[in-house]
Amino acid sequence: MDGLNTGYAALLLEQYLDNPTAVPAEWRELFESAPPELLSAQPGLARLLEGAREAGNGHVQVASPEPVAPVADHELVGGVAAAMALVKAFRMHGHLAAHLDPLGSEPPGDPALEPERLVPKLTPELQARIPASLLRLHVAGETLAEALPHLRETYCGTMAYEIEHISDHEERVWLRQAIESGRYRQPLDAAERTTLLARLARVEGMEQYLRRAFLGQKQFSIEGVDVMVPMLDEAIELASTGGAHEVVIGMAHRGRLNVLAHVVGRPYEVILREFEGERTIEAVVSSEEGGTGDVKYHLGAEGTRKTEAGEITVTLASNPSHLEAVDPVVEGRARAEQTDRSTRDGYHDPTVALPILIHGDAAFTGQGEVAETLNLQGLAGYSTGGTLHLISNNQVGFTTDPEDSRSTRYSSDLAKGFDIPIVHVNADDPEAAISAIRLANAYRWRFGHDVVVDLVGYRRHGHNEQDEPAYTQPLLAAAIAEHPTVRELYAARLVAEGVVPQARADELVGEVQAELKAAHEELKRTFGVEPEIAPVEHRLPATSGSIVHTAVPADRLRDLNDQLLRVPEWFTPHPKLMKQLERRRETLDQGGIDWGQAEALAYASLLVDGIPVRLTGQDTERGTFAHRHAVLHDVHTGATFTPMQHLDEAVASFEIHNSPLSEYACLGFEYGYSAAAPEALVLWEAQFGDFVNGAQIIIDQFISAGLSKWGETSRLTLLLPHGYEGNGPEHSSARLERFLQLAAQENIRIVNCTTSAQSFHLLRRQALDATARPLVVMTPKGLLRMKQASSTLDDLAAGEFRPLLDDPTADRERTTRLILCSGKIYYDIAGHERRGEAEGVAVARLEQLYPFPVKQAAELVRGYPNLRELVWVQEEPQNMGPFRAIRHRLEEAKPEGVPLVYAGRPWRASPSEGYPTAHLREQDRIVRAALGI
Ligand SMILES: Cc1ncc(C[n+]2csc(CCOP(=O)(O)OP(=O)(O)O)c2C)c(N)n1
Repeated sequence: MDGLNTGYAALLLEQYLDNPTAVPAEWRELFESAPPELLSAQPGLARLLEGAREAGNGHVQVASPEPVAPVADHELVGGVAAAMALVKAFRMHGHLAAHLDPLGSEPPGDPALEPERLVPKLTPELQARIPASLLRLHVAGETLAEALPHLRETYCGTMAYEIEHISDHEERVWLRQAIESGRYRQPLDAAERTTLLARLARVEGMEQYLRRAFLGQKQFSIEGVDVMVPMLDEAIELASTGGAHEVVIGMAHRGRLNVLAHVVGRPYEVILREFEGERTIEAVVSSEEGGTGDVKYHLGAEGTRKTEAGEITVTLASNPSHLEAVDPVVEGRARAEQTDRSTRDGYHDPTVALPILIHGDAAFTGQGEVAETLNLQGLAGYSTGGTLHLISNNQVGFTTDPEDSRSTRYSSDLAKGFDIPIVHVNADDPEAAISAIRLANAYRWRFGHDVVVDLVGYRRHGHNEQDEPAYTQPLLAAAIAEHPTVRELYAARLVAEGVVPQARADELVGEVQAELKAAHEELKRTFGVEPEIAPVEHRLPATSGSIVHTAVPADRLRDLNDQLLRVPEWFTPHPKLMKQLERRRETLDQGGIDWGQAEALAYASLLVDGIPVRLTGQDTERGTFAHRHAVLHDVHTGATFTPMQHLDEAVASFEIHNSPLSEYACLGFEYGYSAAAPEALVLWEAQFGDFVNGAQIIIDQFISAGLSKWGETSRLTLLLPHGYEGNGPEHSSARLERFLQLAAQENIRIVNCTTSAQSFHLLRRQALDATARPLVVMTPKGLLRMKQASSTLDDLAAGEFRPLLDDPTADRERTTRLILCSGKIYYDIAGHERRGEAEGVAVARLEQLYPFPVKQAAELVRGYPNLRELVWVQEEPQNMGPFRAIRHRLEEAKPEGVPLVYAGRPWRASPSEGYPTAHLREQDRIVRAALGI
């Protein structure tokens, strides 16, 4: 056992734990055979070697691989182990000693980073004897002594890294190599540096001009993280080089005007006009549509930029004040851009578009939406090939200090839980900031995962331009007031290094100011004249009310039905399930087409017409109520087969994905997707409609108000299981009343169908109607398979969606009481055991709740000449459900003198009973009250 010692073995063990294949096979065998506790500590390792020696285990006596520390030198061997620990400490904890704060606060440091504190002490002499090659370093230097300054500079300078939490070994090794080799930190050349300075001058100049010209107006100045703009420039340039056609950016208020002007290319003139109080989005939201418009720092924009590799589209998504709400929307947009939906198979190519999300430091940690969005990155149905996250970290949230804002050290810590590498960079080192983007970009292209750049800066002014920061952060405000701007610092550096003459540096500032001043003066001269804004490409339809053919010839439906029941020879579906599905053949002749079948035929018929379909939601592949089974599973192999993706004549893609357990991010994603894919039918299904309020911000801020604020709409379709079936307060109501409250100016459609044919025509109409609008469907549960709610082939092969269904059995002359209801309660009424006792009662169904079918309702009522009462019946409490929103419509529709009667649950704080028997009693009471029995 000559030559064997624990120091050397420890070194090999370290390498083995890092990468088992990196050590000689005999050592690997030894480590693999050892009980884990022996591998966890130095004494254990000694015992392991002792054991091997006693067993005469010759195979560990291999000659130590090159290069080997002189083993006789006990101190040196110990030193190597300590050096390994030191290297590891720099990689893991170097960020604690990094100089990330432009305001110069001292980093906390960490004892593990101090060579003198290790055992044995890594004295300069010892350091000089430890070969760097043993330490697997990528920084320059032959020995630890030579390498150490580089290590410190790399990990503890104005950049810092957190990568060691990443579970993928290849990624860790790649990142270490990329970071330590400095591959992405090559010095900028003189031209690049001059451009960077000019860019910073432009960023600063614009903010200064606006502040002076529009005293006290909110601009949410970027100053303190100015370098964000050149960082975005760089990211766009690199994306273009990598083949992207589009960069989709999501960001909040901070620095947005600057990004709009300098990154997206919105003309100064337009921004100045907005500061003068003018509306500049007339092209998108016309006054006839009653658009409210939005404040200037929420508006989205699209621009085309020239890059070395050609032109690229830069899109800044419109977003609400609600911080981080736009995150999943941007992801959905990017995914839509990346997807070719024009073939049956569909094709997702993440290189086509780069999503960039810019976060505030307080919002990144505080808003749960961020976690939900990060969780989408690796999912097949949601991935965008990696998002570049930029935390615009100004070390304060409004007036709240980080200590009160988060329990973690860094704003970015959340990202660690998602295996995301984090690069921190000091915002006063613009060149480092650029290299952070280069590294992030390289990582994304290499691994297709998200990456976070935490840009640590400060906020030169208050939260907005009306705030006095010294009231709440007096010391910080004082320090910032003394601190030169990043442009000043960088100019001084370039002047000192002889890159730019002082005069030129000064000129740069003047140029921007002059440009803005000229634009402003020109604007004032032409004030009142409509601006020449290139019409924004928007998705408002040119026509509305056009006829939509939703019926599909019976032969085609038969053919599609057959194809949907086809599985390949190699595939064995569950026999019981297949038997169930096989019944879908008989229904074509015998009737009984249920919801699942009608839905499948609707999608299939759209696919052959070239309309792509994307359907996602929790457990959507099977369907919460097991009515869909769009994805089949082989009982022997577990392989899946989706018949809808194998239709012979399909000329569009069908995407279906079980979603993660999120409502907020998932609905936001589909909103973004649908807005960017106006030709597609994009549907999101809730597990139960009750859970949709987890996504309330997306509904309030985007789906219902987007058209009015930003001229943004889509065909997004929400399938929300709704109906009172005795399953308690959280499995009954999709909060229909909320959607009705949000409905105005025909911004959305709200429907509750009672037959599968109605659902079929509705889905097709939603996809084919020239007018795109979001659709909210209260979908059924019990009705999914209910015989009475099923339809015939003729029902699908003819007709259309009808917003109102009259009572086909009513005796019009003798009817004195007209019941109007919506949804499942219709069957409770029509099928009530005592229905026969209620004479002179007709029951009609309101299928479309919004837009309310005013004309049809009036006609329907007129069809009953001897009416004495109009009864509105609903399952929901009186303060919920449709009643309060449609009451005035019912009042308008009924003849004068005929009272409007309400039958339903009384005012309630909770939507439904928790006890099945109480539920049954209440349903029965409502139906009897409606029928008057
Ligand atoms: C969901 C939500 N809650 C509260 C606010 C109000 N608000 C606007 S900005 C802000 C502070 C944001 O701080 P940070 O994320 O650090 O961004 P900064 O303004 O510092 O760039 C708050 C609380 C909001 N816009 N959205």
